[in-house]
Amino acid sequence: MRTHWTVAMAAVPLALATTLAVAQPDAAPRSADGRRFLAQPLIKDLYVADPSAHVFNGRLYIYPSHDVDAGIPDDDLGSQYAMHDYRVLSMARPGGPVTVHPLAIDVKDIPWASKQTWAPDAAYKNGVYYLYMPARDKDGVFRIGVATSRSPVGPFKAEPEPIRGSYSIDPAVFSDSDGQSYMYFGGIWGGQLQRWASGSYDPAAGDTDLRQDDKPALSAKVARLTPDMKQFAEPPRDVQIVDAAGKPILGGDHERRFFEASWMFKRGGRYYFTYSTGDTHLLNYAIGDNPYGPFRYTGHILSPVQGWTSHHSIVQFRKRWWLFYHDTQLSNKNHLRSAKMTELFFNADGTIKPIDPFTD
Ligand code: FUB
Repeated sequence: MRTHWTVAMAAVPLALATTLAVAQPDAAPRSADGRRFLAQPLIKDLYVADPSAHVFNGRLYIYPSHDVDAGIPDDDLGSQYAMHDYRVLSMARPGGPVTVHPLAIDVKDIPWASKQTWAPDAAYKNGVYYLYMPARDKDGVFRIGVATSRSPVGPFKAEPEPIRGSYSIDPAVFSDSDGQSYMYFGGIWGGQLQRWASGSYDPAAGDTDLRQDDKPALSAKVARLTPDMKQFAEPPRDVQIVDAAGKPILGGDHERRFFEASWMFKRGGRYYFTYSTGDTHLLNYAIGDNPYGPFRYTGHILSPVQGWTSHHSIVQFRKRWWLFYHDTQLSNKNHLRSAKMTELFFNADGTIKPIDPFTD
């Protein structure tokens, strides 16, 4: 059975770590088109999106984007997503109070970055927590940087330069059971992945018209990280998503091709690469037998939410699996999103039971 929670709205000084009360029965709010939401926002006093969840020391930490309203109209490049800082959420148990921690880092403290601190991720190794942050550099090119802290909630100190050879958006760092860590990343359209198709940055490569409908779709990238977790240990490789016959998914296959929002988890010895299809608003998964793939397209995880973007993470916590995602329930504006969580269930063969974010 799926359970839903809501967290009471509270006016709080955001400079302080704040534990927000309290699990309440769902009052069944409805979407703009009248459907009942499956789950309720984790918090209501900040807009947070792109939730990357991890369990550190038995507590659940969520590393989201912090959405703000900069008054920028929606466009296909995502200019309206004008975020400039990060804050971490945490909870001791699903459905329990959510703590909103103080400022983790602001773009002004990331020496190489200029704006648009988009979907982050985090990792832990040897007493250090790593926050991976995409942002536009001073030339407007998306890069990915890292910042470190001795605390999972920061404050984080940024490295002076972005990760060498990094580009585009949406880093997701996966640490395998052998101790190796890998970064998956990339996003097309506003995420600029198409501008790197030739191997170097080509601003003329277009923004949304990728001209690849009958060619293999542009791939997310994966690179093993150096032991200090701060650089790529190798040039990024393509994350190939193939169909049941082993053929690459084509660019014109908008319901299956990669768009953005990579995630990786391992279950039963198999590697699940999960991602968003962007303009068709699905979260999908593909399964491989090693961290590099290829990954066989397997199905949908989440049908479209309210709002243009769909982004997520999947984590095991206390033996149960959880999907973190976002929607625009509180604002009905694409750039002001709220993070949610719901339980994820698997079939006996390891396939995922797809989730509808609405109950009717
Ligand atoms: O939050 C900004 C961007 O929107 C993210 O990087 C994408 O994944 C999409 O959620």
